[in-house]
Amino acid sequence: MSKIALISGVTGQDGSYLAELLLEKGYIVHGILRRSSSFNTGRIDHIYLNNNEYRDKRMFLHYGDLTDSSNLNRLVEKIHPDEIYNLGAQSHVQVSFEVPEYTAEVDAIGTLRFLDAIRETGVKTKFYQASTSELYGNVLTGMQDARSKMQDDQDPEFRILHRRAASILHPASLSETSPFRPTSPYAVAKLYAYWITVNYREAYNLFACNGILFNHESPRRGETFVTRKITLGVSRIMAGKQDMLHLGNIYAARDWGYTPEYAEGMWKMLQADRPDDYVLATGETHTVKEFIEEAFAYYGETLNWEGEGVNETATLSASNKKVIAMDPKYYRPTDVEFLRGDPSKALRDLGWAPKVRFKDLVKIMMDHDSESGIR
Ligand code: NAP
Ligand code: F7E
Repeated sequence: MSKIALISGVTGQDGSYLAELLLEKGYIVHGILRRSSSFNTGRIDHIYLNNNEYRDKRMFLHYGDLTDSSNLNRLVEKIHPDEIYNLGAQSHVQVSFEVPEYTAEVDAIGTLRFLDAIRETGVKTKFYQASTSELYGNVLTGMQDARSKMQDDQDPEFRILHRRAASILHPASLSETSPFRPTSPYAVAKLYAYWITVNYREAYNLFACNGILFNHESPRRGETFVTRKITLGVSRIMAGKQDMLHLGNIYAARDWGYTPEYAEGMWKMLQADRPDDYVLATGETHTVKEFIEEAFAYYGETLNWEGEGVNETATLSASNKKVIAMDPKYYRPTDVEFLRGDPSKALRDLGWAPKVRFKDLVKIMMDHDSESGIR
């Protein structure tokens, strides 16, 4: 008998890779599809719309929404999944400052709705919650008041803090036992989701796991997240289709991994003997600025950086063409400055270890965007 999985967020970056992985493993996959006035299945068309082997035989889509409890109850009862992956979310950190209440509805209460649907229906199923490194905020650098320094480049105190955070070379890594200190409406909503998942595991003996995933990227990453914005922007600039790329806090540093490997990690969590929470990360950290440099290096280009704060720019060394400038609209009211994860527990308990490193990741994304990303 094939196992049955239900995925919220199946049309997103992670959901599309996870659906692919589970189908390859012989699962029957059900996905929740949000009603939209335009097509939103672009990332899964190759395994759903254009695939006769899967479509309506092993892969099924159902309209639904994490804001609709009765819908979630109905789906859990009807589908009787063996495994539920709750990946659906308003996942953009900066946008969460504009729509904090909606973000909480979907990311926090949406998780509760799903867990309660399991409890109400009594369906025996495992539950994966898409938790995030954003939960930690700035605990590593100690910058608790994380107001984006770059929004006021006249503020010397913040500029000093900013440099200090960016220049810390070997800070500790964040693990399952590190404290949480969220710094955005998105992260605060995800904190509720994290703890309600733990609580339902303890209170109702559910097999429920939190995957605390550090940033993971791919050619399917949404185009407004910084890595994809850079790989697409650099590709277009080099093809003569775009003049410049405008960015925000380029000194923010992230532990960036490759999404298909993280989808495998999600699945492994639900195959473990007992439910637990796991960090998935590479343990390697780079700044946004380094990502930009690596993307231009794909074309053999180097950059000359000039100016500071909002006035910082970069030109191509060879031609002196200005290609990077700052735009304060991309600064966040508060930002996470530095993240590095310690995936030792996932390695020890799940045998999970990422292979794709920073330079490989940039190359994978540039290979894709320099070809098909140019529009
Ligand atoms: P994504 O590309 O933004 O995908 C989000 C998915 O959620 C999409 O399928 C979206 O549907 C769906 N969704 C949004 N609002 C919904 C609602 N009200 N009801 C049901 N579905 C809804 O995000 P991702 O990068 O794949 O991330 C997957 C999950 O992991 C998210 O929960 C995210 O917060 C979390 N996470 C991501 C990372 C990362 O680095 N990628 C790291 C840690 C945690 P549409 O396609 O219709 O918009
Ligand atoms: O920003 C800085 C920005 O939007 C990364 C989500 O998947 O990962 C993601 O959240 C950094 C930030 O990702 C621009 O200020 C500079 O410091 O790509 P991002 P994120 O905020 O880290 C976590 C783990 C999640 O859970 C989330 O769901 O880059 N940055 N300039 C910029 N960011 C954006 N988006 N655009 C810029 O122009």
